[in-house]
Amino acid sequence: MSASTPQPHPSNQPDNPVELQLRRMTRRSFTAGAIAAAGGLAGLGWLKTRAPIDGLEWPLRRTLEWNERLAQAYFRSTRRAPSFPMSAARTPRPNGAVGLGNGFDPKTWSLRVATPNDRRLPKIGLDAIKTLPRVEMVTELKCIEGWSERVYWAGARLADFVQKFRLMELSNPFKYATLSTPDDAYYVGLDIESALHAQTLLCYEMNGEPLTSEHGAPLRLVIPLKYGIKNIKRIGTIRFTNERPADYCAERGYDWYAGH
Ligand SMILES: Nc1nc2c(c(=O)[nH]1)N[C@H]1C(S)=C(S)[C@@H](COP(=O)(O)O)O[C@H]1N2
Ligand SMILES: [Mo]
Repeated sequence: MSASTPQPHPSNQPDNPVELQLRRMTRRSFTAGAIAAAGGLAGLGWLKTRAPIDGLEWPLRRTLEWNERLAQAYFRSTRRAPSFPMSAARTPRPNGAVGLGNGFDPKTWSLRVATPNDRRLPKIGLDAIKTLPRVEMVTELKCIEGWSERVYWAGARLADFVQKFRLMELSNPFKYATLSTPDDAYYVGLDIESALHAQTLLCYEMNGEPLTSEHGAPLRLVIPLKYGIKNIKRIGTIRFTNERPADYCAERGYDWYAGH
């Protein structure tokens, strides 16, 4: 895994609308983080709302606060994968279909979320995910087999998802996230810093269109700091855990972190 900063790219200039948008959002997030840190989060309205998600009450949480370590990972993680102008976006070849078998109905799909303490798995529909701030970016999908493609993605930050549905506790943050296909055939493990990185998206659109099945409809992960193998298609379940999770490709000899 390389810790070097990505080379500056011409597209990272302020005239690139996607980059500008990303910067605006990052600035807003930072401001929210600074306010939260100063006010101990007490005044933030979203902490008080506890709307049922798709008819299910969210399980009670002991602590509702966004913790310091997570805030640090989320707000101060400055390393960014390069982004590119819209004109660079192409459709990548569909690659890897583990966990994308038949007998899957996107209409009845919902995302299941679990933490080690949960007695049940709440289900979250695509509509709820689309209410989170929409993030668009053109980043490179880099396959370990040696090809790469620049793709225009749209989705919600996994960090915003975690924050909105209060999946972490102040006193006891999780160290890892693990995502798997509905049939559990493909699964990826992520360190929590990478999972909460500002460019890590729960993605529902590719190049301006809803995801196709072969690219992971209805929801896939896009994590441009990692190789393609971590960009799991057709997410069924997200779990948060303190044990380093199993990873389909790591079990087949690839680096567990798979950063580049
Ligand atoms: N469910 C699932 N997700 C997956 C894979 C897979 O086999 N199954 N392959 C991965 C690999 S190796 C790559 S390079 C990317 C390719 O994404 P694409 O098919 O949208 O181009 O998906 C990743 N996500
Ligand atoms: Mo890949």
